[in-house]
Amino acid sequence: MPTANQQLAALFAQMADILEILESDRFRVNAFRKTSRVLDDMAEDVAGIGPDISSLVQIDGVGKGAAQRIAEFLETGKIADHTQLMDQIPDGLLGLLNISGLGPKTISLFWNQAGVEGLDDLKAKLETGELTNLPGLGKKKLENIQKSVAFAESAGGRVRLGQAMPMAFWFVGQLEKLKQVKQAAYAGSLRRGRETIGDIDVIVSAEAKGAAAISDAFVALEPVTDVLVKGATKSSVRTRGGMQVDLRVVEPRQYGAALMYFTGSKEHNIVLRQRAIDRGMNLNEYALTKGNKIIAGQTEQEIYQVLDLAWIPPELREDRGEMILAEKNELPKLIEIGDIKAELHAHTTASDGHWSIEEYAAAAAHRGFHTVAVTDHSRGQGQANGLSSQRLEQHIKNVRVAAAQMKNQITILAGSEVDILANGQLDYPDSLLKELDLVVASPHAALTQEPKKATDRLLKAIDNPYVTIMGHPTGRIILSREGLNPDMKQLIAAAAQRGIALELNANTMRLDLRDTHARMAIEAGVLLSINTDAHGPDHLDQLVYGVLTARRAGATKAGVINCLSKAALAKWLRGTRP
Ligand code: DGT
Ligand code: CA
Ligand code: CA
Ligand code: ZN
Repeated sequence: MPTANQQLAALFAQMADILEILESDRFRVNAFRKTSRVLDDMAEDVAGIGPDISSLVQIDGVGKGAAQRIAEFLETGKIADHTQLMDQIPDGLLGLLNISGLGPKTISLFWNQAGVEGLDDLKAKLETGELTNLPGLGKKKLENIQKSVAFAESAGGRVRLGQAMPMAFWFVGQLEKLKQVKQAAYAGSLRRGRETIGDIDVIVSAEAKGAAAISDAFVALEPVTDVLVKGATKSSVRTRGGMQVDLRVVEPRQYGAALMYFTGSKEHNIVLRQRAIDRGMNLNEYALTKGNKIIAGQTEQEIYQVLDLAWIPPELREDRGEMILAEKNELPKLIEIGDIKAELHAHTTASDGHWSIEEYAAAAAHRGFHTVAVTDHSRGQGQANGLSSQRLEQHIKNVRVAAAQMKNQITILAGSEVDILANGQLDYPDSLLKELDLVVASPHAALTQEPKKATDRLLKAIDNPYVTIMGHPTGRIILSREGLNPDMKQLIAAAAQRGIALELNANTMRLDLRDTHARMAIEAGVLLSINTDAHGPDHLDQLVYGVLTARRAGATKAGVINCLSKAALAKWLRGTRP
């Protein structure tokens, strides 16, 4: 279950969206958005503060009205204003907000002027051309919306890794508390770290006589709204957020076999099963057997061992060559989250971040990082308060001052996330880029460009001598925006030749490079840079998704610049520049 802060942040953001769809005044909308952001960024748990208005108004950025609503939520689990706002718009409208290119203003227009009440209406009216004459909506924009709708539809009920993970942790934590439960873990695509998750699979071990009590407790957990299946060993529920959670209860001696089977992937399982058959054995979700005899089943390790394989990390279980490596005991030692010692892409209040240079640096130092780079947006990113050349000059000075003050805690580098314009030019002149310690060059606009143009655009950016990292190369948003489709082989070859790193943006919305592209980069000897693109304190936690994705690509510590020592990183950065 998300924390109270997260739940409240979501409620306030949703109230802001609804108010905007209802064309309420801008100040009100902004006030709700601000409260949402404050809650999202807050390190302290509001539930710990409790429903006391006088304490809640002490929180920086929380006014009396917000404090009352927060208190109401902490007491009742609901906000009456929220319910009342929800009643004022058709149910289907909010779902449209997930579609790339559709904001509250456009949705309001569709609803008020064309009677669109949800996805089906929108699709139908896009087909018939009924939306073409609405004010402020060009043909191109409508075409893009149509593409985004098709893309969102193809996702088919999946959620992002970062949405499923906190929920899965919560369920596992609750099950572990039951006295009958001996072991509990999540399996499935989540354990393999896939970027999207269809459903959450949880495996617990218990003596057979305890199984019924476990499924009783499971289906009664607070977020469960529908029980799809309920049996002693196999149950399935749907949560309030619409996610499906499958539970398997097995005996301790079967736990490894069950965990292995339900971790998958299906393709990996099929190869394993064949391997067992080749050895005159049988492998299923309960055990590895020979005739009537159980050979292994309690742990994954022993099953792999009997099959003459090293234990394979779940992220590699996709039948992408892992079996051969495990057979030769040549699996890579995959990167771990603790190996990351630097954050090289983050935003501060100078552009669209919610923290100062010092707050960012202190949070990173607290995590044990030795280096951070401040990389605010460049001038073309007007909506993100991008820095003009002049403002960047001043910002560099501010970074130098903070760096001097904090030099005993952490190294602070002056950088920029420079926009790669549609034609491949960078958003600042070289004379200014030269003053920076590092340049993350990323595409932000014109993300529907055709592949050939996108390739040329990104290749041109790689050619710039001051670029150190190419940031989120495709600009995709998972389940929402397809982004660019450049020729990755060419990009990777160019990055290898120039000696720059390609980013694996860790944000669960992006994961860009994706796993397969990161794997291609590693195979070509290109270094990765795993960054959270943090805009505030919470965002550093996204690192786990980037690391999981890197592990799926087979990344080791040696292949990721964020794992270099302080001196080695500084040297590497200097080496990329003229
Ligand atoms: P998802 O939920 O769509 O993100 O993907 P998974 O991989 O979590 O798939 P799910 O939940 O349908 O099943 C969990 C695991 O159970 C899957 O990774 C492998 C195993 N499994 C499911 N069905 C089969 C099957 O028909 N054959 C084999 N060998 N394994 C299966
Ligand atoms: Ca699953
Ligand atoms: Ca499942
Ligand atoms: Zn950024």
